[in-house]
Amino acid sequence: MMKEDLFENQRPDVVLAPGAFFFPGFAKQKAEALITEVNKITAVVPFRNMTTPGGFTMSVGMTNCGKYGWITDKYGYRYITINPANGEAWPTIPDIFMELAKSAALKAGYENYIPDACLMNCYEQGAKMSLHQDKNEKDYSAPIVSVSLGLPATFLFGGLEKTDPQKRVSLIHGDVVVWGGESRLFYHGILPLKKGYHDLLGPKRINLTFRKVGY
Ligand code: MD3
Ligand code: FE
Repeated sequence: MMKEDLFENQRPDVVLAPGAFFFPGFAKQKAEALITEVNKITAVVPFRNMTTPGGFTMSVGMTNCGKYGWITDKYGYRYITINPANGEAWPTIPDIFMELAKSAALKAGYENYIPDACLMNCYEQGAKMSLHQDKNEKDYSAPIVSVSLGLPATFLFGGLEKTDPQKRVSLIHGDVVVWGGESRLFYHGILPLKKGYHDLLGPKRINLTFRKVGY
């Protein structure tokens, strides 16, 4: 075991920003079961590198489960109920995903959290996500719950303005963050993934984000 791994279990829950609750390792015991479900879903709806309206191919592979799925193409960013890759509805959010998202939201003070979308992001070495806001959902009063699996990543977040000063947080396997309140619309991103190998996921990081898109 590497020395930094000894500190993994000693990270306290912390409020990162107004409304942003960091629960280190909250999903760790369920991680293998979560990965099993990710593998079942991605056998049907594989991760794909979508195109931005500006014509760039994203370095992050994406897919979805839930009533709504987030997509981007040359026409823009949006949620849709039919997967354009196969013409079918997205797979249902597995029970174990829902239980995890609900329990994390509850721990952050959200009593009736029922997400209707789960965006799944797959990062390989060098993949990154530029600074952005998540604004395609109707209801910003519901939080976004994020779950990190596999390789570690450096998460960047600023404020409501793109130019606001940024903070960095390391997100590792099993970490959960609930982004509600003011932080719901904060700019955020992921630095390029460093090369590595994770026992359960190999050379990858997978991030699940639970969202409430419709009413
Ligand atoms: C803060 N995903 O899918 S998760 C995204 O690790 C996204 O794949 C990153 O940003 C990832 O949109 C970051 C953490 C996260 C997700 C949504 C947020 C942080 C957020 C929404 C508002 C504020
Ligand atoms: Fe985001």
